[in-house]
Amino acid sequence: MALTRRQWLGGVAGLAALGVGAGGAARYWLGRARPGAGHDYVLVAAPLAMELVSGRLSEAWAFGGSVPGTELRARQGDWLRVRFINHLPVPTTIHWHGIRLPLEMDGVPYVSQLPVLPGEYFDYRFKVPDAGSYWYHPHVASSEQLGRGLVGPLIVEEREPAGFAHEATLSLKTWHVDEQGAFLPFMVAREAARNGTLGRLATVNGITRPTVDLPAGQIVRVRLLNLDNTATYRINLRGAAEGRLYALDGNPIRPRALGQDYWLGPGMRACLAVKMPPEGQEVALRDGSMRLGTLRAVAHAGPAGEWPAPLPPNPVAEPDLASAEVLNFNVEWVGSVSATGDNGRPPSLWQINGQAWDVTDKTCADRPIARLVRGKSYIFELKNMTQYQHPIHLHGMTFKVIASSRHSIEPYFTDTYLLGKHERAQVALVADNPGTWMFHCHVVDHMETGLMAAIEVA
Ligand SMILES: [Cu+2]
Repeated sequence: MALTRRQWLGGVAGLAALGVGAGGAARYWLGRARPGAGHDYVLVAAPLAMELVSGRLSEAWAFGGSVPGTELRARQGDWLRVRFINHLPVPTTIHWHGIRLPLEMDGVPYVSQLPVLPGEYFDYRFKVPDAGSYWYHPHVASSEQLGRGLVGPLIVEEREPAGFAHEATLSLKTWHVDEQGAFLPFMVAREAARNGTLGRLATVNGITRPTVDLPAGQIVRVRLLNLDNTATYRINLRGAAEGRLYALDGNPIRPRALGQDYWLGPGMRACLAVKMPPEGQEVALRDGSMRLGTLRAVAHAGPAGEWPAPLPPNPVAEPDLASAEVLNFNVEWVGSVSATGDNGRPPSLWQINGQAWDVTDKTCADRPIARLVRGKSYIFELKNMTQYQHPIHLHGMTFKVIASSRHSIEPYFTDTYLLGKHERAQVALVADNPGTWMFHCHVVDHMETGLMAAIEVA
């Protein structure tokens, strides 16, 4: 029995639990207890004419009338309730990157929900267990939808103030536009088979090389979010400022100097504390040797800032490495550029353990690449058999990076690990969230040409 969209919407909008038909549809979970009525946010996705190139308008798509989208904020442990309204000409969803939430709020089409059609709405309601910097984006036709601007920050504040008096969110994104501001192809097969298709125009908060005013002499929490489809930024500061990393991808670390370059892959975030220089001085925020933007120190009354204590850990279960089962995941390149897609289907270029995901096949999630027993600990042995790097992201759960063939690792929790070329890495987790979870590369071209799989926890 196929579930019609009307029935689906009725089940979500009404309070009645709806029995769902056979087959894959059993994954659609309905009728959970709801928190109080109302929303914290009404978020509309709609076309937006944006001036990315001076004097030209680009036909972007935006959440809440801006790119990046509305900055959503919630307090750790609280509910976040977002009524999402689709005013785009295409179906879409919202995925909440890095948030540990129930499957039916995860925004993956045909796995956790049906796509939200033009003119329809969907109520996303979930608790946010972990403080940190997160983000949201569709999980449908991702190269175009993220490429046109459907990305936004989601900030979960610590339960108690973390000791930062000042903060700024800087969302990094490149745009696939030409000199006239017209969109270029978001995915080119020969690029998808390599690093991914890069945008040409780099922006911070939607602006090319902006100047951001920050208080002189103060320590500012700078939340850097890589919301790009493809680019890995090699983050560094130039100027009389000191930068320390306090959290990676939402999870606290023992604070350490930013150092030469921090590699921030697609989907990844860094919480950087920056000690601003005296008034009038500037600091360049750079990607390698390229300036992304300028941090300008402006007058601020009051004593100089002190470095805050480390951020409190999030309540993520500690994997038991002694009893953990080891699972191997081999990332391979299989395609050739001639394997271009037909019938509107993207080419198949990448796979995990010999299986390529097909974004046009709604049944892929019925064939999980691994079945995990709820409550058990696992070590994922990630092996990159390619000469390209892949930011490997898992939905629904946070994992702990414990070892790498390329770097010395001080173990830390994250949702995305940038797996370097030919690298082997070990990450561990407790399989504590039941559901069918996407496990994929966050280079969107790679994900859409095979580098995605489902992991079941039951
Ligand atoms: Cu990849």
